[in-house]
Amino acid sequence: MKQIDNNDAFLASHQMKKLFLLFLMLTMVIGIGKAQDLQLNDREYFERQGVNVLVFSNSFNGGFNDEKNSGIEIIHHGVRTVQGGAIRLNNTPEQWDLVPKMTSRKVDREHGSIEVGLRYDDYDFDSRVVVTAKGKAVEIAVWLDQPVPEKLAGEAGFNMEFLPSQYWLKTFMMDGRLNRFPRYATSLTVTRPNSEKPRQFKGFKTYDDRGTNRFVDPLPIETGHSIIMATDTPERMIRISSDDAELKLYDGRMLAQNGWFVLRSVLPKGKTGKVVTWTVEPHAISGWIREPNIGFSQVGYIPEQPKVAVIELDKKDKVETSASLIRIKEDGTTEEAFRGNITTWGDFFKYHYVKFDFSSVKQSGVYYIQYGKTKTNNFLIDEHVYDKITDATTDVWVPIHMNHMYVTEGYRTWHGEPFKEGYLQAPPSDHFDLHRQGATTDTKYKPLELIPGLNVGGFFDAGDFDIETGSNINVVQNFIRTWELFKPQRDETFVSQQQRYVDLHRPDGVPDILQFIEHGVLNLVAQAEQIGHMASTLSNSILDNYHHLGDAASITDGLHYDPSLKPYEVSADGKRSGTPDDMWAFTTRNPQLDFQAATMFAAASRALTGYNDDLAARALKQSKRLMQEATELMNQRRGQRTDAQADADANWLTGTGDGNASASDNNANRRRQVRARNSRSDLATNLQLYAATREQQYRVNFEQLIWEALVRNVANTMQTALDAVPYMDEAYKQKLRPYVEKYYAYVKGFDQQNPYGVPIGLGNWAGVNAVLNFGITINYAHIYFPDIVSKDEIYRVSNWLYGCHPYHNYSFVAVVGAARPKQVFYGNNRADFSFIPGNVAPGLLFRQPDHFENFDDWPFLWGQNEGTIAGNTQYIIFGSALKDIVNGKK
Ligand SMILES: [Ca+2]
Ligand SMILES: [Ca+2]
Ligand SMILES: [Ca+2]
Repeated sequence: MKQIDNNDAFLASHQMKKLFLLFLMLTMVIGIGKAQDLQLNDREYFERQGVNVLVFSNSFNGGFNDEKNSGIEIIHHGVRTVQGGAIRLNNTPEQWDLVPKMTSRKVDREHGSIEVGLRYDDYDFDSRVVVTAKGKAVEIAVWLDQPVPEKLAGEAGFNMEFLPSQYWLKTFMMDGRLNRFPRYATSLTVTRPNSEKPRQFKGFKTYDDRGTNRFVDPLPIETGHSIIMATDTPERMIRISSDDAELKLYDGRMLAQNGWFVLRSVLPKGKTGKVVTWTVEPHAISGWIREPNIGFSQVGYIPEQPKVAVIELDKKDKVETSASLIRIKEDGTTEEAFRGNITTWGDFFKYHYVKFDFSSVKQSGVYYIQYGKTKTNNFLIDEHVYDKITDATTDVWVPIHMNHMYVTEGYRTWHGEPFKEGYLQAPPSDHFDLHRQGATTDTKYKPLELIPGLNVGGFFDAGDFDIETGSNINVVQNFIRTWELFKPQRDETFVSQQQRYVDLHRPDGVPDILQFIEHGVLNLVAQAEQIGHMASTLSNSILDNYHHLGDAASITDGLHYDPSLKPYEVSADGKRSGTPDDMWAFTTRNPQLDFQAATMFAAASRALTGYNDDLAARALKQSKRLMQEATELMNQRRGQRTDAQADADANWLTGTGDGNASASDNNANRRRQVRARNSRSDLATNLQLYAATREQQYRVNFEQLIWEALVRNVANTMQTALDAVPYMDEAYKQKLRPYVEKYYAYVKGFDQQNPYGVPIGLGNWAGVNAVLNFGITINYAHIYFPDIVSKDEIYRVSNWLYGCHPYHNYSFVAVVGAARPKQVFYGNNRADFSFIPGNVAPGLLFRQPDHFENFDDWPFLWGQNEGTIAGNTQYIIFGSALKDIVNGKK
């Protein structure tokens, strides 16, 4: 070393090298610094590894108002923890508070900013929000060209909302003061005169003010200019500061259990220009790579079925060359049962997908998958894994959703007898759950007159408690189909219509499915008899009891509404009250709905004969009458159909749940859907009528329609075509064969479209219904054409449902999926962060432009977590068919 030190020439060159290295390192550091900054990417959001800031990639659509899915959003280390960034008119906005309309969205690549124009039509109030990348942070600036309107001064502000389940129990610091996000809402409130409250959706009120004429307004938990949230949790840490505005932190759960933590700055009065500026810096963990999501069937696998795990990877993650299947032996020790290569599927939206095929493992046992450092929970390979997949749905979920009954299970009462006071004729009105009562009632009843006899039978719609007639017709049809295809004798439910009492897990000698058919028909036949045609819905009349969470029997007071009494006053005989809480029947006549009911009644009459002959006869009588009247009405209307009528039809067709994909569609789209569904329903109706009556005219009609429909859309028509097979001859089946081949090519096409091989919906209500339809169709295509659709194909949908899907690998069916079903659902017990066993979640909700999500710690987003009565009974058909195929009965 000494020798070298004395060599001046060498020293000089050495110094040069050192300088050069230093220069290289500096440029690298700057380069890394740049790479770590938020960049506006080609999908039009700000991105750095671990942080995505979306600016109105998803805008408020107005369908269900504030769906907690819109505005400025942050996806923080893979989880969408922040949303609702927008100008809002409330401290803690609820679902039915007004949302702004996005009037423009400009992406400025040169300056790295996105600007949106926001407008409240009700107040003629416009604003602009400009989000600009500034290093690791974004600056959010609110611009006004006109001052805040007088009526909104002090009410309009810039809000951002933070997901409670990801922030509660975490620390935060406001202007240096330490605090912790509360697990449960217990902060302070004040009341203010109703006149000061900004208008709610369509003028409805979310609250019952008990005659005080005042609304509740939460007070802030903390106020200051600089907040650091989740200092104890790097994945969630975020810094927000503002020099020109005060930041106020609120707990939205004070007003509504689905509220979020809200950070807010009120817009100043009388000012224009740049009025509020926030700097928002979500922390990014250096070198963060999202944990692999190993998708597999939590229910397990039967030995001979294909077994392929789909592994979802961060695009920056290194792909392993192999994975292992580990067997847990009877003594609790483990051994490697199989080691296999990882194969690449490719990119799908924001992640990279690879597969691990362990089909060759056929030994019955308990296993888990090990991929790199990630290991899954255990699952079974066994002949019997599918045996119980429908039991929770039939034994628990369905009976709990029986309306007008007292429902009990062991020590627990699920609900008392709801709506004892019955249903009133709806006056002409708009509604909050996508219904409308037209200008006339189309009945003999006056507005608000009691329609007798409707408080019997029927099923709660979903997470809400209304009877959607279209859905209930589907439900009865699904039960009839289940009964006729599978004849399930299962009897685990006691049902007494006379006592209006249901007891779970108590056999009563009658197959439950027959009792469910009876229960659905009792309400629908009462509608036909009492109203003269079908109601579009039996639903809440006031918004403040629509969002009810608790015992269904306490939604209304059980007393007849008497407008001559004061609100909250009860008559001397204790039978009437002045509280306008009674449910309404929406009765605008829709002959398409009547026609659908008529075909269902014909099938129900067949199913109920020999069990409840009286009800079977009533159903048949209504079927014939409605069929004739609906046909005449439709003939009258045909050719003179207006778009308005098509929209009216669209209203009932959209009806499942209290959130629905169709809600956001524009009317033209909805009309197209209605037309397509009408043509399918004509086909299905003719088939059902032929099955019921064997009259040749229906068969002729069906055969006239089916081939053309198959040519037009083989995917949508195949199920009806397959349903016909048992009623038609061999020639029909032969003629159908090439279409089944075409359908099979369509099914195979999904393997190229996405790594999971099922149709993945991108709507505002996740696509479980489409996936279940797909599953039922494949099952029957296999049953009737096993040489075209092999048995291996039937597991696509079960794999998806039970855990092989993006985001996480939990089963979408409550309690089904031996080791890891989802834990929270949007059922009527959602406020308890719970589930009703057997519920099927809509599943993977797509958020523009590239994010799939299904929260399992936050039940309140209906588009991903709400099960519907129609969907869950569809699942019973799917599961029953799957079990029969697996067990060799079909
Ligand atoms: Ca029973
Ligand atoms: Ca009442
Ligand atoms: Ca509903």
